[in-house]
Amino acid sequence: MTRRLTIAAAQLGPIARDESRRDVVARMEAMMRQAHARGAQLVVFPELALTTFFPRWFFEDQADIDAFFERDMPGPETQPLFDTARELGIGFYLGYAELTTQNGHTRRFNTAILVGDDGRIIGKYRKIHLPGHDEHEPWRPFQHLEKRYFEIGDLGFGTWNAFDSTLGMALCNDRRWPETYRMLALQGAEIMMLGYNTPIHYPPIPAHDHLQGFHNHICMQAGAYQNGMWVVSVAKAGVEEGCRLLGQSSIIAPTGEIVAMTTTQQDELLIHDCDLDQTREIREHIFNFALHRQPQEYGLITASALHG
Ligand code: CDT
Repeated sequence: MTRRLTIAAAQLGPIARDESRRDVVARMEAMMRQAHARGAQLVVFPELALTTFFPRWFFEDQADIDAFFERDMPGPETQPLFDTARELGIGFYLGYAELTTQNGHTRRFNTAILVGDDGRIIGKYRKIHLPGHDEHEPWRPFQHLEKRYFEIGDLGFGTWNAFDSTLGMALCNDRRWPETYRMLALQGAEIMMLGYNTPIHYPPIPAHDHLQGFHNHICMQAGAYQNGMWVVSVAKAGVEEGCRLLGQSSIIAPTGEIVAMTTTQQDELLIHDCDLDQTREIREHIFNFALHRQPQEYGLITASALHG
């Protein structure tokens, strides 16, 4: 008998700056209920899913930035998601801005958690590839200040055994880097869950704007195939505070084929019954790591100095 997991990609439409977490959580909760009614066991939400994508603005006052962060997870406003998960017996992945204090230091991360069907947090990932810039660049029509507002994640690329599978998490820009998929696949991940906020307009190279959809899928389809894993990628989509965000959330099979893709820029669910053993068609053959990988030849990939 094959192992299967029914997964939902819960794309969110735009979130306005003044939209309350309570309202956003209500939208997400409704999607969890629909996903459950359609047989899903695990729901994947976007990156920074609880608020508008705030790195598009330069804020001078730290309090204005911190207003977008969660100090507790679950906190009073997010608790309903955990309660609904437990009530329905459904898991979820959630991206959010995390503010934490470690040894007296305040730290801020772009974070994703995996919550089990009992409503408990199973795993946490802190985004490693932070895109954008760290200083205000007024020439841009909007900012991308992830490098200013977040630290590089300090938890590495983890995997978790849950839902009768091995699951890995990543966030947005991580999907453009082949190392992300390989780090997860080397630890046996059968599914990579990833939320994203991708502006269509790329101010440094606007000539690439029309390629956003292509670049989104080319890297994930390649990552899925070259590592024999399912990829569930979930957008915050649509025109948010004047900035158009890419939709095209998708579920991608280990063959690299897109098996489901959203067609709107709104809250939209994709559901797919994933055959977890399909990963073996790739991993035991064309990309059998034990047989065919030659890591002794790949040293430059992990050397920090650039050559050439
Ligand atoms: N959120 C995120 O990582 N967005 C980036 C935008 C790249 S341009 C600064 C992405 O890779 O989609």
